[in-house]
Amino acid sequence: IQWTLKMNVNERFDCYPGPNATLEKCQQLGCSWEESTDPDIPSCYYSSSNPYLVENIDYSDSGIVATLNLDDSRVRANEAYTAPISTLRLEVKYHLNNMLQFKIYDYQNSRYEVPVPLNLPSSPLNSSQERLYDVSVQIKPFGIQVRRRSTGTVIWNSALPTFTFSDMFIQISTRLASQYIYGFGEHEHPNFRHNMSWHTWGMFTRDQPPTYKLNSYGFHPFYMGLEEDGNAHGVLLLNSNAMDVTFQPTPALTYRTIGGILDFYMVLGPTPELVVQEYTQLIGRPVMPPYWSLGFQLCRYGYANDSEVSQLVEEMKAARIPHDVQYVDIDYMERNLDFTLSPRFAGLPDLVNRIKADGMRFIIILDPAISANETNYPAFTRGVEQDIFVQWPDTKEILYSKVWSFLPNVQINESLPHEDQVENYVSHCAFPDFFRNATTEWYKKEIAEVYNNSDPSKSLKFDGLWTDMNEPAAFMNGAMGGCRDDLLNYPPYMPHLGYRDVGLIYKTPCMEGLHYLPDGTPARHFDVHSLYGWSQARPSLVALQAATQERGIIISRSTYPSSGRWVGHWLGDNTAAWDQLHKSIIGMMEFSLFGISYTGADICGFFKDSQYELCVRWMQLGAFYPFSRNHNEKGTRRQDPASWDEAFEDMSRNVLNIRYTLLPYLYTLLHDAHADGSTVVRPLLHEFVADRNTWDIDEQFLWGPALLISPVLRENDRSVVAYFPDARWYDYHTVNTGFRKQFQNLSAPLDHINLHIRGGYILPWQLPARTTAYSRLNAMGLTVALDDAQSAAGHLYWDDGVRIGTASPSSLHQTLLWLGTAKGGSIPGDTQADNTKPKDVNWGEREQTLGWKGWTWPRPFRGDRSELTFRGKTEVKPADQRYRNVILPD
Ligand code: MIG
Repeated sequence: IQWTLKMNVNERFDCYPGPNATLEKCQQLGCSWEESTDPDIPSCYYSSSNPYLVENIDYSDSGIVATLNLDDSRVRANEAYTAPISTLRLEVKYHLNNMLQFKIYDYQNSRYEVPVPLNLPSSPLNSSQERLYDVSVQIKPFGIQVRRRSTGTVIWNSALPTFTFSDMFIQISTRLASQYIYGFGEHEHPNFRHNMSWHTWGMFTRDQPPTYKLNSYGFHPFYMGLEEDGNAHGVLLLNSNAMDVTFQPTPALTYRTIGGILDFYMVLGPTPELVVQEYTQLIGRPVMPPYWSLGFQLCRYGYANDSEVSQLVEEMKAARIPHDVQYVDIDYMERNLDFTLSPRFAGLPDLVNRIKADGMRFIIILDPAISANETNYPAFTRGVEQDIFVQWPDTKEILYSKVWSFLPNVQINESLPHEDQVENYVSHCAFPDFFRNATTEWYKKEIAEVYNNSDPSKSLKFDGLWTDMNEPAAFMNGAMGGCRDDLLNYPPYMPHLGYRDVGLIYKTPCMEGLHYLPDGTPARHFDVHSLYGWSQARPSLVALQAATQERGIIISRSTYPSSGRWVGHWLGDNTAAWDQLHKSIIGMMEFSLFGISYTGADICGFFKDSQYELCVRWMQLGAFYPFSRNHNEKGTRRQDPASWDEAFEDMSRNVLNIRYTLLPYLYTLLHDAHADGSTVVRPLLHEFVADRNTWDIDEQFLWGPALLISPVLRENDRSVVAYFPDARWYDYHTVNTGFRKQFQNLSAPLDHINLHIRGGYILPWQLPARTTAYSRLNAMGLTVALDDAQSAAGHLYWDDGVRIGTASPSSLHQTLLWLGTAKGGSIPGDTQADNTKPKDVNWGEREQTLGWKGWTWPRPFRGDRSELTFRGKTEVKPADQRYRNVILPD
């Protein structure tokens, strides 16, 4: 009977993932064809099981080892794309009770493996008592199943027809535990939760402004899945080759990568927060940013000269708007050459010194590519001497492309088409190969010379570096003289990356470009392309810290798993458009999953002229980005907060004052992320996973566990619909409480952002000032928000904000502070003095603010921990005016 033969379309796995499938092409692949009306549903699908069989399987307490053999008689055309690998090894390792690895590779001929170090225990588990998972292998056809022990839920099941392992086409699918999947990047996703209805997302780093379905700057093959009961797990595919992933409503997921091996790591949570903590334990915890980098920042592309920057700083100061960090974009360089200073910015070193003396900080941009067309350009000549540039594989000559730096002595006619400008004005440039140790040394020296120029009037005392264009980006496709290896540049399977006719070299150098890994192993750009920004991350931080002797901050455009150890990330070239506010929240939530906590988008939009109301709402939202910077494109109108009108200034100042008031809380969250891997920008589902309403919420977010931010995201809206999970919520502005477990329509006049504090938490605060250098001298206090049981808890991390390494709990030797219970607990005592004995804390002005006297350290403090936690009931009296902002039980 006909209908029993018909396969549910959701069970179809695409056998022809390229464009323009036809019946004929499908039949050549040995697959089934049934024209589907919906173009997203594959018409050509696998109708036979995968051709790999398992042999020699060995189960032990610490994992599984097996051999996979390809049944040659069953090789399908997809395997035949490029050399099928007929014998593979499967290794499953139970590394931790909450983390396992499964790896499928060619053990006879070694293939490229991702050189990103992971934090793996030296030996896997050998007792299975506490393991959160069980793994089984299906023999024929091959498949792996991972089951959560406590519930029996299958969270991975790859016994599916797609499995394929050829030289340049590796494919594996899994059934998923639910329709609730988050992550993968970097893309502009319309929602935090993935749409499972047949969507494919490509990954390959590219200078691609956020655009639906196109792969942008970073590469994050990581997702978090929620199971139907709210348990959560995370999966990393440690592979860096160009790939795509397809979701289908089965629910299932298919990975297709064109190189490397399959090396999966799975963490079992079981909560979403634990997933991130376990994932960042594996890939490394986020970097600890300096305190000042939590201040408000201003930048734009197209400052004409240093006086324009100086005037902007003065205007911000006159408007009394917090402004901690000022930037310069590539304009400051001579013809966009790294490590040089344009004559138009001759006054910049002095300006930087002046604003720093006034408590501000300064960040400069650097692009990776180095011009090769100069007569006297030490950065290039020393780079050549030290052999640091990406090469051609055969001749070992430097591979040149073009990006940004202009030739000497050319008259630039900006009205020429872009291609002609590139042709006529742009220099050849070389790409530093940041994998090599020599390159780090070179970078340190070049950066140090900018900081300490032999001519002091040229020393630029920057505090942070903004590393752009490190996908790496080029202004042409491939290299000067053209690329030579068609197989690599136009691979047989081209993942869904857009610009497929151009191949992989769209706006980037040739794939045959040669790198050397730190151990000397050669690596093709084809394999390590998406690691370029990652490889630059550590050298950049090392060079910055060596020059400045301070912690500093790196903001990088391109990232890969574990980049967060060294850098923060801005979401790239967005647009001054309303949808971008929502997209920025989704982007930050995703980077929270990726272990990069210092994130934000260009406030008020990069491309296009911003508009008044849009920019107001964006300043309000952006005041709650961990990385809070207003930045825009050359040629667009001014959009800094001092550029509109007095009302705009008032609104900006007010919301930034709230940010600055809460910086001790934000700083503590960033420290928690650094120390424990918790999230800073936290999706509601991370705190309230038992409440399924939260699983789809991405227009609101939390700072840590306790501050709920419900911004207006639409033009003309004067109210916002916000969801309140089951907790006591206090309006930050009025202290009113009441909303609970409901969607609520909140009033949101133009000068207002809705913020709510969650009962049960204590938020440390400090009176705001124009910069953090001044706010850090102000009175501090606590906002105590009681829960239903009349209790609250919190903690504070505090240090000098700039010292290198302070944030590592084991090397703690500086100022420290604490929080106490309201009942016989402790009180903040920040001191460099002897912390080894219990003592009374002289809290000075702060004591007055708090009105809490006579508290002592709760126990001898040995100085080996950076923070103390407090828990207990408060005895705050309702009418006591000495408590600013202390929130009381109703
Ligand atoms: O080709 O440095 O994303 O923030 O202003 C564009 C100029 C280069 C891209 C960055 C943007 C920056 C711009 N850069």
